[in-house]
Amino acid sequence: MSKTIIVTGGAGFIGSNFIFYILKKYADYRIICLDKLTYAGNLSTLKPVMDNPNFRFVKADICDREAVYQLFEEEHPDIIVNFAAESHVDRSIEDPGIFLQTNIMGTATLMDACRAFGIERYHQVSTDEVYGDLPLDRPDLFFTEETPIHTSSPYSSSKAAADLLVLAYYRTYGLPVSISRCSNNYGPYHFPEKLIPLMIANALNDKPLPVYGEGLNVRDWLYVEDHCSAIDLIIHKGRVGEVYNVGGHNEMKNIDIVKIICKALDKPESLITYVTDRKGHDMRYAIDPEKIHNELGWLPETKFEDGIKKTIDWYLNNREWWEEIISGDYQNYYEEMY
Ligand code: NAD
Ligand code: TDX
Repeated sequence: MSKTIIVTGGAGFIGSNFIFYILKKYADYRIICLDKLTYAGNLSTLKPVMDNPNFRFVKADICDREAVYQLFEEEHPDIIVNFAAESHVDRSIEDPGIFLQTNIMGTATLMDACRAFGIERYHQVSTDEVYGDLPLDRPDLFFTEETPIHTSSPYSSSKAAADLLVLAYYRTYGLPVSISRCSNNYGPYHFPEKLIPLMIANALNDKPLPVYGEGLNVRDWLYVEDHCSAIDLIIHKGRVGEVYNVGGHNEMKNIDIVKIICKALDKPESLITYVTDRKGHDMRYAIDPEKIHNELGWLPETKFEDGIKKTIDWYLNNREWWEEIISGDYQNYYEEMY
């Protein structure tokens, strides 16, 4: 049956990949991308679907109640998938305010529209960072959906606040919600401020590769398409009011990722530069994905060695996409950061 989905933040990394995934899989679905086009949003990313008659792009802020309500009135969406967020931990440490505004107030505004107009499902795209971190010397520990919320950064705190609001709207108003908490994604269209694309872009330009602290922090990497397939399952078959952790048991130290990128691009490891550590830097993230596996049959399909190869090839073949980004305002950000 045909459905109309509003995808917020669809001009960013994961949202755009989700739009491509859904339009390819469901020929009769209509997708409306609502995006403010912040520094992290790029219309050129959506070029492959701009002429698709089942796709519409609307430039608006999820905090703008009037614009959001008008869109609901025009489109009568069945499902909302909220990717829109300020997403970079380092930026949240420098300036938390916009994180609270977009990530918390924006989520509330979208859910108020859902209450006012009625929807089949509101899905919140959240993160494993809401659980805080795990120690390196306890490889037996993983985040489950029951792990207490215990955030470290202004970013993760704003995402956790949004998650709590989503669950409050379920309990208080009976809004049909779901939440996914995913580990670190990688893949095409990843904004070059984040570890993997930053290291690829710098290596290709023979620039230093800035590793925070000793590079021993561990992240649990998932290829972006596998995250998209998990959200697809949750919005169609997941239980309302539930949280689903998403991850592929692929833990890696930052330094090992950087060395893999050097090797793949035939660049010397002497480019690696150890820089001042991130404040409050989370040590290890590790997701237990048993619930989504047992309930919905989800499993990741992409092995890390294949995913990283596809990702590096994409950055090699799409230089104009990231070169344009790193040539603009991003330069100022980079110079201040590193
Ligand atoms: P991104 O920064 O690449 O993209 C964010 C998008 O949201 C951009 O297109 C931006 O223009 C848009 N946006 C920002 N503020 C907005 C506003 N006020 N109104 C409308 N649009 C706005 O982020 P991403 O990495 O694609 O992450 C998407 C979501 O997934 C976020 O909610 C993030 O917390 C979550 N998440 C990300 C990861 C990851 O590894 N990247 C992992 C788990 C969860
Ligand atoms: O230059 C760098 N050097 C470095 O050592 C950068 C940008 C990062 N790092 C380290 C910090 C982290 O330990 O690499 C690791 C990954 O960093 P990020 O790419 O900034 O990701 P992270 O902080 O783990 O958060 C990401 O995953 C969870 C996303 O940005 C979040 O939006 C998501 O919720």
